[in-house]
Amino acid sequence: MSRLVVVSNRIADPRKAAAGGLAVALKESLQRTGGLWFGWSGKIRDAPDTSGGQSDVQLQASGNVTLATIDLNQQDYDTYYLGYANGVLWPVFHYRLDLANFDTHFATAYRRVNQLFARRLMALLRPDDVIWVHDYHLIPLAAELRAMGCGNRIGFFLHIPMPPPLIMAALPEHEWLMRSLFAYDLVGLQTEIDVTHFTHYVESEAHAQRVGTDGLRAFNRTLRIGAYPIGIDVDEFTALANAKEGRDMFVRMREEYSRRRLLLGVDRLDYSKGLPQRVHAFRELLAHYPENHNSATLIQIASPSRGDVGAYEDLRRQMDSLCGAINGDYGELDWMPVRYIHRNVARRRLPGLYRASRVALVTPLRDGMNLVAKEFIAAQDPADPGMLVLSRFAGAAEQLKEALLVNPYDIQGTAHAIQKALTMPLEERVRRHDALLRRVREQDVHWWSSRFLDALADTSHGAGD
Ligand code: GDG
Repeated sequence: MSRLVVVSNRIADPRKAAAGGLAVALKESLQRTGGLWFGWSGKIRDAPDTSGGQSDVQLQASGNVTLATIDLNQQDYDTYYLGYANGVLWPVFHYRLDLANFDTHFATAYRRVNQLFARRLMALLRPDDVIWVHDYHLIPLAAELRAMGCGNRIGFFLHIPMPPPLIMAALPEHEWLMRSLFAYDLVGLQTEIDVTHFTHYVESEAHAQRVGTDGLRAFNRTLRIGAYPIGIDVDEFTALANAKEGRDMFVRMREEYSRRRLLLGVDRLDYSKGLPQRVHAFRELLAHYPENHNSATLIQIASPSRGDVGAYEDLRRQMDSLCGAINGDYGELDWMPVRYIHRNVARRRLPGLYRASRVALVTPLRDGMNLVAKEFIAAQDPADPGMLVLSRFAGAAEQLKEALLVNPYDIQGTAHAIQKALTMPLEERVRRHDALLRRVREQDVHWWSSRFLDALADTSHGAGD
């Protein structure tokens, strides 16, 4: 059986509890065959690399899995990571051309770091390894590996959305980037809409031909493409909910807010998550449905993220001011409408918080999938579940149709949906939750990884050359 090699910008030590569902799922796949997980260590080191080889790769064993990491220097961090990955690809793929900084130095650095990854990884590869590359930081990795003679089976999964062709075409390097995806044998996207966007792009820009049900031929190569919606590890999450800290958190929140109805948002502080629009919608709820005064309380956790990118600092200021204004205008001595927490909350405390909430607000302007939506469903009491208000622009909306779907740009419409969620009869909540939980369970993270790896094993490898 082939060894699995996972490559991602950052790696998570699967032994650590805080690692989360993705690390747990990948660990399981990696352990099945023994494996290697390769990525950036998260450290910045400016000492010149004089080894010329792979002595700057740090290897660490975790059972039959090897964790292999490299450090980045400050310039690479600034230009590859902050510059191109998070200052160009992230905004463009989330349809935010206005926030992209198309500096050509960033694209050059992006390519250079992908070449560095490829060189270091190449030295660790065995001929029959199956390689699974993750996310937008590493789109050209397979092309770089191929250029070095790598003939292994290589799959790619994009965690963020694939934008429509004309948005993609605004990216100065779009042709090179999309061509380099054809060095993979299988490309997995989150949703059917993403697959449609990719297919339309390569048909219109590269005259791609469809091959069979899921093949596309262009640039003299054939790849397979499909929607592989990522799920969560429901059992791991339920275990967290039932562990002591999970239960304590639930009891504490229920006591603290016994007279209130809790609404909850849990997001990285990111402009794709629609946080200002959500606060506006909550304000609209208070303005239009005064019965919520002294009662509805929004807890918004916004964990700090990418503070080194300018757009994130602007968002932080905007959120501080919107939350302050709502509390100033509507708050009472014994009621704060919004509790805004700009800090990371320990993962083991999240399930209790989800379970104590009557409504979850998952209202991104654009999101690849959104795992918070699925975690919220998994954490509910099936006999008295909370209700999910979900943006139709989250990838999760394709699977979670029984949630209350909203357009987050429509502030009044969202406020109305929140009110509907707050007042929904028990019977309807149970019925909707039942269907949602069944799907979150069936299509969990193990389903996702085995579907992808089975499809990758099934590709007629090499036929595209
Ligand atoms: C990308 C794509 C796609 C959040 N705040 C805290 C915290 N979290 C955890 C959540 C959840 C995870 O982080 C966030 O996952 P999302 O899926 O919501 O969003 P991204 O981080 O943007 O992830 C996304 C995902 O990749 C997977 O493919 O779904 O579309 O953008 O697990 O619980 N965890 C802790 N403290 C916090 O304050 N511990």
